[in-house]
Amino acid sequence: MGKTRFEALVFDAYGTLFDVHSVATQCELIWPGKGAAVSQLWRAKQLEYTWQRSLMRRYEDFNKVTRDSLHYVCAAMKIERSGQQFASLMDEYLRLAMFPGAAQALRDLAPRKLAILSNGSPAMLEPMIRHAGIAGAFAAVLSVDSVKVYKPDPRVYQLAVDALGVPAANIGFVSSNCWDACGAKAFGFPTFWINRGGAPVDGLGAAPDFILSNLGELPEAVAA
Ligand code: LAC
Repeated sequence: MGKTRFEALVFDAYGTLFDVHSVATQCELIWPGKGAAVSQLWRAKQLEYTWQRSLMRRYEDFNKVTRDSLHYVCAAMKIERSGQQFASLMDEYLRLAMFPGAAQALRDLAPRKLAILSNGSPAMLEPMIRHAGIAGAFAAVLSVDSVKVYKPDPRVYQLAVDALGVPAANIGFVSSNCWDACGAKAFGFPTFWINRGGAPVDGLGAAPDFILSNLGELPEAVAA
């Protein structure tokens, strides 16, 4: 029953399969004592800019948004950085670490159709996925760049239905970003929220169907 219900699984990338805060190590080397704070504010601003640009209808790709948010962090925290340090941090985004157990979960979920659906631009996603050695796991790597609007706009989630040729009801959407899981649920996907930090559910009127504490629990939840 589980096998037919979830014909395909679609994963968020940043924060779900890949740890955006793996940049904190490099941040800490550049700004001792401030690495975690820089990383937290960088991610928060990056997401804000995606939502704000979508509302403004001023889409720029995720590389630009990620750069602009790092510029903001340096200004807000009044931290000095050389051009070379800035470039090295942007490069970190192309080789983010995968969460422990993520690669194994992908292997356990095959032979279902697996895909990534991300805010990331193809030029950011492709090297990161290649670096992690998981390119072969996916039937599709989909980027919001083809619709020029960010999650949680429903046009983004529609990309997965169109690309996979599977009805929304048979696609399990997996994200550790609760607002993304809520957006996917509002669109019509059964959703799995990977709630690693034990956070409360966002009050967006569309709660995730399944709440797991890590990706290792996903294969069993999908098969149940
Ligand atoms: C992504 C953001 C939501 O990968 O983390 O789409």
